[in-house]
Amino acid sequence: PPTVRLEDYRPSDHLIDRVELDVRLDPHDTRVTARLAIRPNPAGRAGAALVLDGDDLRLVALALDGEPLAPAAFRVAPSALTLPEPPQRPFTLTIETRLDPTANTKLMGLYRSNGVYCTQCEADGFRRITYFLDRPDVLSVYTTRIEAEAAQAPVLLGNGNIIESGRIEGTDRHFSIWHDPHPKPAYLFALVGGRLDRMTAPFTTMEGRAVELAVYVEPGKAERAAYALDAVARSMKWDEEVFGRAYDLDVFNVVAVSDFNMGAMENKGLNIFNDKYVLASPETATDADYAAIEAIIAHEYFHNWSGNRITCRDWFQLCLKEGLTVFRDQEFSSDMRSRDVHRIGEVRTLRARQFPEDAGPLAHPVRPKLYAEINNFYTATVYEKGAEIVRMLRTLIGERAFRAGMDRYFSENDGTAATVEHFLKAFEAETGRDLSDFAEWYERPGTPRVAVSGHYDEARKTYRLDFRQTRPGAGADAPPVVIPVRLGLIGAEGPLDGATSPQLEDGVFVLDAPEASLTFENVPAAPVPSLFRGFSAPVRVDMAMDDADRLTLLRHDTDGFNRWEAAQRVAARLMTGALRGEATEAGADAFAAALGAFLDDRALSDPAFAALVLALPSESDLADEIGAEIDPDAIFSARRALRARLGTALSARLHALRDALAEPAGAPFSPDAASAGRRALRNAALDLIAAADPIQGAALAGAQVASATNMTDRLAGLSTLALLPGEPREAALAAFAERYAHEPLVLDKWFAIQAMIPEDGTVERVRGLQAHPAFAMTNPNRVRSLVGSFALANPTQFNRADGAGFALATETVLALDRTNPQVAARLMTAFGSWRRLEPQRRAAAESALRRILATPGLSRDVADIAGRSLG
Ligand code: HT7
Ligand code: ZN
Repeated sequence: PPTVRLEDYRPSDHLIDRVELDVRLDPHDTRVTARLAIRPNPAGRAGAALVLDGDDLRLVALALDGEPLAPAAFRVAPSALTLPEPPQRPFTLTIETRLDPTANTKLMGLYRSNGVYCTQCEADGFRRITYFLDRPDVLSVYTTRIEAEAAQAPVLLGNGNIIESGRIEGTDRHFSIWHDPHPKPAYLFALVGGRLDRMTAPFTTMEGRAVELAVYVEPGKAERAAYALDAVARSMKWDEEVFGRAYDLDVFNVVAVSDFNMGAMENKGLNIFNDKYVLASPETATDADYAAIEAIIAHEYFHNWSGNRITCRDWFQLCLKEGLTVFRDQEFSSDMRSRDVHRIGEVRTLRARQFPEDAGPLAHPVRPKLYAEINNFYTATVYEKGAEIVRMLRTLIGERAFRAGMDRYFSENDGTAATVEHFLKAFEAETGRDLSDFAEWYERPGTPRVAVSGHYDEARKTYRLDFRQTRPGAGADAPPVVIPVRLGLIGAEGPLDGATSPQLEDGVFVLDAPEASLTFENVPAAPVPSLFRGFSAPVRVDMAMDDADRLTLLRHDTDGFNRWEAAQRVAARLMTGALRGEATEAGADAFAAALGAFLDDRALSDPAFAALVLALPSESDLADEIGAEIDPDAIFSARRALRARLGTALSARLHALRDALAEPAGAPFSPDAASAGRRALRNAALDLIAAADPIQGAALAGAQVASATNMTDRLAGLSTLALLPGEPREAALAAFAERYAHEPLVLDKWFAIQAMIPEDGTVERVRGLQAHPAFAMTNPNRVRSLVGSFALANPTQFNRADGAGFALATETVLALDRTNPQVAARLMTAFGSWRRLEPQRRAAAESALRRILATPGLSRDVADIAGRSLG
């Protein structure tokens, strides 16, 4: 496929100032008339042809300044409309196209989801609606008239504010007209038409604007929109208070649809969501679902400034809106919940998704330099590592300068399509610092490694830390990156507050050379360093430290992230040690004792944090740490053995905690962070109890599934039971399916739990479930919950040595590619770490990838991932 390169960027030869769209909705014959006010771009090439993008379009009529265009004056294909010699002055082009939204299974452009008309235009879906300059640096003011049969689509929504609506005399149709005064790129265009219920709330901005907030959902489910609606209001308020950003239209609409390629979309004034991230009730949603809804509602709302008011010049700058907006939603969630707990969650996600991506064949810079298919670059690297870069910037310059720089960025670039350079320039102007070295974080792939060694000088009472950074995967000529190391020293009895170093500013040491040292004075005894507090940089740290020192950190560190990290490191060392055949029993018992003391101390005062400490590093964390010749079965066994040993050693405490944290009978459900934390710890305790004693675990889990009053506890019980083969598990699964037969989002959980069972029969079980009446290849949530969970969250079965897991994923990818290439390509990322497997599995994965790549008629999306995975 043709490759697009950042270095080839040039401004568009034409601009489109105004777009008037008339969309007459029909299930199979929708007509779109676009009146485009076009002019030559003074920054483009004079006299250039006008080439409008299209994708699978059928042209019905074409006129220039109101006159039909002679056939010789244009060329048309489904993928482009060309005027070789357009007027060298402003002109109006009127284009009529004809679409079949019902046949649109790619879910890009205009499509129908459960009968609801909706659109998805990022990154390049608008060209499936009309011919256009479908690039993010062409900004236009849109007026949209939407027309439909009134009974079929009583609700009609567009971007901006509604200016007119009414019936069409003598017909069964009606219309509404929407005007969005804010110039925007085509990828932010949206419309919705359908039968929907809504929940609304008023909001007054800090500028005094009265805004109506509304969340639209499937009929009969309006009360399940309450949490999302409240999250919208909290997001608006937070962005005013923390970033000084106010909303800028009279309405803010959120629409939930059930067929959606990703999580949600930030269309101007009309966010469209996967209903999984809107609908919530205690009976159907877990605490994790509530937290995800809050975060994604916030994320899409925050795009109104970081993405919409200031958009991206080109798709290479995607991190400019996505990394920044992830950072903003992370900060919001941290303020709404526990900051330490949230930070640990962010880092777990980064390590689970971004670190392996950065170490594998799909690695790319946060700002990629080239792409064949942009939809494959909505990655953990662009989003999560992109957010870490913004976070490091704040750590380096301090909170006040960061806020001032953000204000400057927003005000200097408002209404434009910007680049990463514009972003950094705002902070350079504010601080007087040169950030060109820092900008290196955007340029090359790979997770930096920092090796650290500590040296205590008893006579001088000094402690020196030597740092050495390397950049695996970044290329031999890669310069060092600027790494903020937030750190402190801990003694046997607690923090060594008297120890100081002139090289530290606000507790941060800046490592900006390949090697550097930092010396503390006034250190009374050999300390334990607490490094990279709060995970101050997205790096891997190599420091030889014995378990006893790490357990000192678990006990005494003032940094919550590093207390958790200490326990994770000890657990990881015990498991990797066992994999190497080392005797780890004594170490495991010492670890259990330290965990016991920790639980006695803190479990009841901070149960959410305690639940995270009890959750051992995942199988994929361990695989990532081991890095080569991976045997997922061996990892699974080592992890299960440590869970069982800890469960046995802590048994009495775990039972006591479950009792102490039990909800009083009849207590109303609340999704708040404190209540969720109590449920998390009870369920973490259940997991360890069951690992140690499967019979008792099955009894407890079965009882919990039967008696739970909310989905968090019911699902946690079922997940524990799912690990314990036998009749009780199958009976509980059957009862669950029956109870939730009419709740698609809950059935997704049922599919996922079964797909993640780490047993030999799972491949056959998943194949059977693909034939279940509730499963549909046309629904991305169903595919992700069944096959996605299998491929991405069941390491032993996906990576089966006989290749049966790869075969299942391959067949699904190939079948799905015919209807929805974007989702098929995402599923393929499960193969991202294939080169790190042991030889037999590696060979099986490679032949699956080759089979995919050799399939005729492959989409660009899947061919790109398969090609790069093998490349
Ligand atoms: N900006 C959006 C990313 C996106 C997307 C969403 C739904 C379907 C297809 C999509 N392609 C790209 C979502 C976000 O990051 O906020
Ligand atoms: Zn986003």
